[in-house]
Amino acid sequence: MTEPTAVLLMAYGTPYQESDIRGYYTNIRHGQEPPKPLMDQLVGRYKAIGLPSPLARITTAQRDGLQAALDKAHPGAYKVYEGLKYITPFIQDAVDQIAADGITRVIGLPLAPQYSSYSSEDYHNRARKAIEAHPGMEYLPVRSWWNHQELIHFWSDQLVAKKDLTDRPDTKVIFSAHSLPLRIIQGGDPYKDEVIGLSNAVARAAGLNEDQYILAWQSAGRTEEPWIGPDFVTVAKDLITESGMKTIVSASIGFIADNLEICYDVDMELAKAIESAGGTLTRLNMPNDSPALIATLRQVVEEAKAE
Ligand code: FEC
Repeated sequence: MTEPTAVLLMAYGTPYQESDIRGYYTNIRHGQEPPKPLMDQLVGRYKAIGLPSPLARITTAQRDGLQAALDKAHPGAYKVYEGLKYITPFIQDAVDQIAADGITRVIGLPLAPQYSSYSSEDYHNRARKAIEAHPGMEYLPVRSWWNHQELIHFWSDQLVAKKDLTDRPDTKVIFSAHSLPLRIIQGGDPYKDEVIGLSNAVARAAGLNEDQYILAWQSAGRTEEPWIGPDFVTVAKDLITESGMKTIVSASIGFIADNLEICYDVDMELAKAIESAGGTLTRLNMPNDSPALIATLRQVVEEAKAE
């Protein structure tokens, strides 16, 4: 039997319990312990959504769903591993396990649809560094996969189902993605263009015209430097108080799972801001481990293997 190919599914990771938060946050801050006010804020956000964030369960369900889909299409050809950036099982742990299983060909697949040096490339760099300890391993990095039809239709199908609402003149769809420090985009990173590409593709597939939707940015980090804007909370409030909108339909297309940035930043922070401005929020479901997301990931793996 030929050797299977490893699929290294890489995700952000989330603290499993309150005592994990400090180490997790320190890892995100490149080894710098968070000051108390930032730490307290983050603990408060996790407590508000309830620990653990659904991300832990969903990442594992995505791994299992992808394994099942690959087993069905190509029995015995792939073994899927989960490797996280900021908490166990770390990317390095997964690479060591792949080596222990005697597999030498690894497809690196970040669970972030748009490419950016801050997210996707960082996942790949961590994987490449771990692989250095295992001479003879071949690494096939997946760059980005936002333009897969199944993913685009996952979002547009929900908008089509809400056509009665989105066609009303007092409804606006806000597409959003994680903000990043502006300097990265000014340095030529394609992240913003890929997010614009996805929002336009979803809007086209849903039959929305340009007046019916807007792209904004969410969840900017707590750092001094400027991040990509406008922020979706400001945009939503202005749409209600200045442009006469009553309903905001939120589609966080830059993410693929329910996580802190969805359960807190959208479901609590954005919802509260919209409500205080006198409007209502409708949020689209996230792909999570839906058949559409699993089919997308399966295609991405098949394409990476064929290259
Ligand atoms: O559900 C969960 O517990 C995990 C939620 C989570 C996801 C996520 C995704 C992305 N982030 C990206 C960029 C940055 C940059 C900084 C940053 C900081 C944080 C902090 C937490 C956090 N992120 Fe995150 N991110 C998640 C959670 N993120 C917690 C620290 C507190 C805060 O600032 O809010 C700033 C780091 C720095 O200071 O250098 C930059 C990007 C993504 C989407 C791609 C991906 O998933 O990899 C980009 C989910």
